[in-house]
Amino acid sequence: MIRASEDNEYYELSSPTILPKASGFLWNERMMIHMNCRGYAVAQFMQPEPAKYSYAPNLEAKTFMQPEQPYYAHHPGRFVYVKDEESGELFSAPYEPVRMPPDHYTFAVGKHNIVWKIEKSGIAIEMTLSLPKDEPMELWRVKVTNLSSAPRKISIYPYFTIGYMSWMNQSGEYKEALQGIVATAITPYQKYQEYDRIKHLKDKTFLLADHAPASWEVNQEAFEGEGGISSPSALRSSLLSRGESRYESPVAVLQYRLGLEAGEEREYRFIFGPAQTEQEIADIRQRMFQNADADGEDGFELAEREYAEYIREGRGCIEITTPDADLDNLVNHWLPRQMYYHGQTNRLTTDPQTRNYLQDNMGMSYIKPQIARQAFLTALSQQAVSGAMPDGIILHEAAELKYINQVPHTDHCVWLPICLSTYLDETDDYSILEEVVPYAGNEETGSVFEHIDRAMHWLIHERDERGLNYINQGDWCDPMNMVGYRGKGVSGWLTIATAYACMIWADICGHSGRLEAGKAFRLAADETNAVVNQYFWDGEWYARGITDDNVVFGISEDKEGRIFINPQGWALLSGAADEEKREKLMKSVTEQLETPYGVEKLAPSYTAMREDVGRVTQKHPGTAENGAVYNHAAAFYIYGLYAVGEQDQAYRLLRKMLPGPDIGDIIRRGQLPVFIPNYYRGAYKQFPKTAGRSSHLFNTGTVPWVYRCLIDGLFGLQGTREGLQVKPQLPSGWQEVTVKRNFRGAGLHIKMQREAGVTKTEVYLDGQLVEDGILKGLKSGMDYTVLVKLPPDNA
Ligand code: CEZ
Repeated sequence: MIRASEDNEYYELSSPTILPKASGFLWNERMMIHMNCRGYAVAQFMQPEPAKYSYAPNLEAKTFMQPEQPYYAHHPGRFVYVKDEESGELFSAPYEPVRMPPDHYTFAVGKHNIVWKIEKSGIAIEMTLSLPKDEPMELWRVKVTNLSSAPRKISIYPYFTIGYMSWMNQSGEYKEALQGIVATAITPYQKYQEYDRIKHLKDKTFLLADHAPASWEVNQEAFEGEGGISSPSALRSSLLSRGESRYESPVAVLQYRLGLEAGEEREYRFIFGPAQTEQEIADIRQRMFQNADADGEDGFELAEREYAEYIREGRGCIEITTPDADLDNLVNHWLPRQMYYHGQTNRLTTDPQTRNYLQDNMGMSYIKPQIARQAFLTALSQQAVSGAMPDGIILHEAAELKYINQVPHTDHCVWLPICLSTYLDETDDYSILEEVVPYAGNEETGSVFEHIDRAMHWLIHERDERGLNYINQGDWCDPMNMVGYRGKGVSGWLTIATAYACMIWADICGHSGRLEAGKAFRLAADETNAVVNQYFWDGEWYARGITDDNVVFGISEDKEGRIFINPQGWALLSGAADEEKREKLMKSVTEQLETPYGVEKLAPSYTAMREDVGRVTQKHPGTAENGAVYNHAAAFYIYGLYAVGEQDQAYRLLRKMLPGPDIGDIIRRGQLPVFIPNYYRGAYKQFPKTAGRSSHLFNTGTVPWVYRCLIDGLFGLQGTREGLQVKPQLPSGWQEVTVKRNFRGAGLHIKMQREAGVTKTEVYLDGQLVEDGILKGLKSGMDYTVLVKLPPDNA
């Protein structure tokens, strides 16, 4: 029912009802579309702020992408109604809005397209969605086949939601010259100062067809009539009535009447998207449908091909074969794709949150390090001379800081050395540290070294008399907004994270000859770890923070929010936890936070507002930061486990990020394993029925951390100044794995195997034993064979 295709290029689902929210997403340089298996779609394009061209039926609030979006009958969608002209029988592909159970159904999520194959009463409909690589528009193919042994007379009606475009002005009509439907609106505004911006927007939505339709309908209400969207009245007539929309919600429906011989097949192509002018639409039509090159390939086909190529460029740097086929599938196909999406689109914002921007580019270091490099420099050029990093990085001159970026958070500096270290490991491009970058709103400039020194000093100084880091209105946890808004509250996690950041920075300084600086930052890390243990250790685990009123929270006395994952994971990383504390905190995490779906972010989930903690306690228990299995936080913890050599625990939790392998688990999560969602519902003990359910939100900082867990942890193939350090941490029970690792241009074909008699890891490069396990002198463009011998399981 749910499986990877044979070539692993697709993930397939064979029922529209067992996983009703199963989805896939496509993106390009200008847009993103999230399609669910039943035909509903959420699409956005950038101009430069995110905008819609296929709208909901009522005015939508503008906000960032949300978890667990509900679907409803009139949700924007892409459907094909099919009517048998002789019997009057009606169904729709892929499933909505008619909801007739198909005879056969496949929803196949691919990397560069999404395909549905539906069969009903002898008619097959195949729908394929792809995108061009840099224009905001959807490319659709609809193939109709008569599977029956007799000729058939049918009508098909491709249906594209346009929806409620604007309360100021909206209309739509079929344009003969364009062979398509064009709807026009004015984005609502009130201040005359906005007119200059509004007038340049792509306020038209178009649907172009490569075949002339027999008829059409542009008026949503007229189309539905009394029958409603599941049985539209308009489909009872032999021809649609060629209606238009005049300040009425537009819809784009076309009708094709087909007489199909037995076995006959026809294909139709459509382009759906936003435009500013009719001329622009005419040009698109010309370019995509009319201009074929010498090989007969037109713009549409070229665009599909270029898009496939664009997606292929997002390959990761490892390809694995392990005893866990599902992990292989995720790592070889979907995980790098999801990282690439983040690095390439910045989650479709013009002002990404600083920590998100830095972590997304940490991921990009594995795929397109040049883009990551530029991003780090962009971020640093917006740093204040004080060393403070802003809430949000402005990526476009017209961009403004929005939503959460208007709330002051204190953690942004922490991410600089951490994310940069991955870039350095991967590329060894230490020259970035010498780049001279300006400070925000100031004449002053400084090298990247100086910038990050200042960031670290800022963290070390934004502390109370005890040496604990202020939280202000939030740290990594955005909605933890009332712990320290009065200026006194401190963050346990941030203090620990500061120790870790100082340590990482100390290492980088050490590796670039700044030995004194390295020593100083290491000392700062040690001192920080000491105060962490003095003020936050609660006996069995670390507390989360101390409020403005000096109340320690995230401790055993709390009934709710008793234990938080982040201070535990980061204490493994920073070295705050000695062996005894490590054992204790890991035991506490296993007992109190671990569920079949991963580790929860906190437990028990808050069921009522705690005014000295904030908004996080008001989120529904078990969702998002209030005790979901928040994968980003879970990934930090797993990374921490690898850092201290807890490979079996680490793998157990890593595996839980993936739906499956059994069908029951996939159904409960409700998601195909083609991306890692930002969370699975938690509050496992409080609300067991909903626990495990996916948020379906694929915007998440989780992915680069999972990749780091694989590179630095599980497979132990991390870059260093000297070369590639081979130090695997395979889970017990794995006898053999192979990894193809691309590293600084070299191709490494690595085999890791357990062998009787081996007592410690042995690394052979092209047959030669490498004593310290660091592969040196690798040359770009060359291929190498690496054999890694590991002790047997119970050695
Ligand atoms: O956004 C993420 C942020 O993008 O939440 C993480 C944070 O580290 C990321 O930078 C943890 O708080 O405002 C809210 O309450 C939202 O919950 C956002 O914090 C959250 C959403 O998942 C957005 O995707």
